[in-house]
Amino acid sequence: MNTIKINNIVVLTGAGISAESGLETFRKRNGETFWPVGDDVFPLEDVATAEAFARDPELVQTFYDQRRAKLGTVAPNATHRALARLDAEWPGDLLIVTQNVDDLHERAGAKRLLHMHGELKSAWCLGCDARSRWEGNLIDGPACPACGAEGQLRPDIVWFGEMPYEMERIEEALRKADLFVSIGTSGAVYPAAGFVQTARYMGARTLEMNLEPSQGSVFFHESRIGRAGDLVPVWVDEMLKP
Ligand code: BV8
Repeated sequence: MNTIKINNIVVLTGAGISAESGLETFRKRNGETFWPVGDDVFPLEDVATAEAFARDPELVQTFYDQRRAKLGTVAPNATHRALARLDAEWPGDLLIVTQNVDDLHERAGAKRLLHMHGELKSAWCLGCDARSRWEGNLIDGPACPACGAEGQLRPDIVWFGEMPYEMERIEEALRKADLFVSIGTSGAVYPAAGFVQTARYMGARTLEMNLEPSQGSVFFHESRIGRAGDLVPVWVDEMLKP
């Protein structure tokens, strides 16, 4: 990294950092997107939109129930642990903005974290709008812990066409950032894919670490290509060395 004084850091993470824990990513090298439900795969329009949920709630609930259940079989990896160490030891501002809906950052100990696309372990009641921590399945239409209504709980996931969470907090952090780091994301989904441009426009240094150049690679001052599990612990050591 160059010699500017770095106080405020924003880190954006994507599915690539959970791949080494055994969770599927969404886009393969050829750009093909697939969203697995059981032995089938579906286009994202069939499982990750409000229209899909209205059209086939069982398919969509099954898609998320299966992913929620899988969380109990996977563990945080070296990238999650390195980012949690940075979170614990970085003296300046730090915000980890994850596009991921898994709970691996938290389980590694990250605190200064937000899930802009929601979380598998949260349920949203369409009756009372309450969000409740959720572990099990939603397919059977369980009662809302807040209002008791049955069959009203949807996954608390931001679907395509829905507004991501905490955009004001994210934009404030990007404005203040001295360094923006993007890890394990294809740069295919907005508004997350545009954060690098905002940060750079506001004067931040920008670094991407990814298995392959992301779609927004041209906007990064520096790209480190490889496995996050190899690159991120090295980068955190660089940042924390006295
Ligand atoms: C919104 C929840 C407006 C679901 C997700 C045309 C042009 C531009 C934009 C649009 C457009 N048409 C529509 C839009 C907007 C749309 C969008 O961007 N569409 C794309 C497809 C073009 N965006 C939206 O709809 C967003 N909302 O715009 O709202 C609005 C305004 C006002 C009021 C109301 C609404 C909402 C987007 C959120 C959608 N939900 N997730 C779920 O998870 O089930 S997004 C989905 O893609 C995933 O959550 C994931 O987080 C996200 C991005 O994917 P990545 O994380 O990057 O994963 P991917 O597989 O793509 O890439 C992994 C990368 O890791 C790869 O590069 C790979 O090489 C790398 N990798 C793999 N292994 C490793 C690795 N790297 C390092 N180490 C490894 N080991």
